Amino acid sequence: MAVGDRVEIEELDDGSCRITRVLPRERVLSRRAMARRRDQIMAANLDQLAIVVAATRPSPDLHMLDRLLAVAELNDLDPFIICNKTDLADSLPPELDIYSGLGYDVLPTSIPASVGLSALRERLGGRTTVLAGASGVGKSSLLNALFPGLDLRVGDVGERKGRGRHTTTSAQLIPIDDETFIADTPGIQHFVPTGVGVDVLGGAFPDLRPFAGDCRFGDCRHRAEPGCAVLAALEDDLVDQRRYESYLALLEEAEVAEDAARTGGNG
Ligand SMILES: Nc1nc2c(ncn2[C@@H]2O[C@H](COP(=O)(O)OP(=O)(O)O)[C@@H](O)[C@H]2O)c(=O)[nH]1
Ligand SMILES: [Mg+2]
Ligand SMILES: [Zn+2]
Repeated sequence: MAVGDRVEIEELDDGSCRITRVLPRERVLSRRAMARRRDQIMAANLDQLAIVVAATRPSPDLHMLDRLLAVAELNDLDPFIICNKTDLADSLPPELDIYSGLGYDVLPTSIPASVGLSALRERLGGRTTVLAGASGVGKSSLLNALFPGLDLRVGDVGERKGRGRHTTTSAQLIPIDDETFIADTPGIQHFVPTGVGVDVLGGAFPDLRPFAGDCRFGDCRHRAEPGCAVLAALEDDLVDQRRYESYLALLEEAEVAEDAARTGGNG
């Protein structure tokens, strides 16, 4: 079973309950567990991925953002970006412009200035949302501000890990109301996008996708292949170099994971 699974239960004579059936999963978040050489389902029946960055302190980790967006695309989760701590900056970081241009919603928030909080509450209502982002961007603070009573532990930026700090290691579902859940899946920012052949990783990047269809080879990985339309677009500045580098980094990780899965037979 995975966090978020829907089940049928049967009440027993002593008043306790027994799970009789796990209902089919709709959208799952899986990661490749290399040691076990198979995908591990982290959470099921998810709707959307909310990726939190801070306007500053810390400045946005764009590679992490690209990875999380790709994970969302491949797992069929609707992603959007929350830019928190807008009270600490004069404007949204310009490097986020490319994401709004790609069609991803960027929602500015600030807890002390009370910006965007009701819009965010509305966006989360009635859905199961995976909340992801670097440490210190304000994920716990946002949930506490939106849903008083949750009382999640808030840490200071730069606080050392593992010194009596609450560190969750397995996925959990935080119930907000009967229809609203927040899935906490630690480590999601390190997920290697899997569950598909690595040659479709380009499809998880909406800026590469329009060109990928024109490559000479159907299984082009857009690295050095002859007739690669993505490389041609890069040459013509039609694709952002940094986004392409994020793609390449993920491609390499996915290839390593795939090789490990293929060569390991006794795990
Ligand atoms: N100025 C400012 N600080 C914030 C905001 N949101 C969170 N913080 C601070 O950022 C730090 C990290 O917050 P936390 O919720 O623990 O981040 P998490 O690691 O993503 O859960 C704490 O010191 C918060 O008080 C905000 O909107 N503005
Ligand atoms: Mg936290
Ligand atoms: Zn190509």
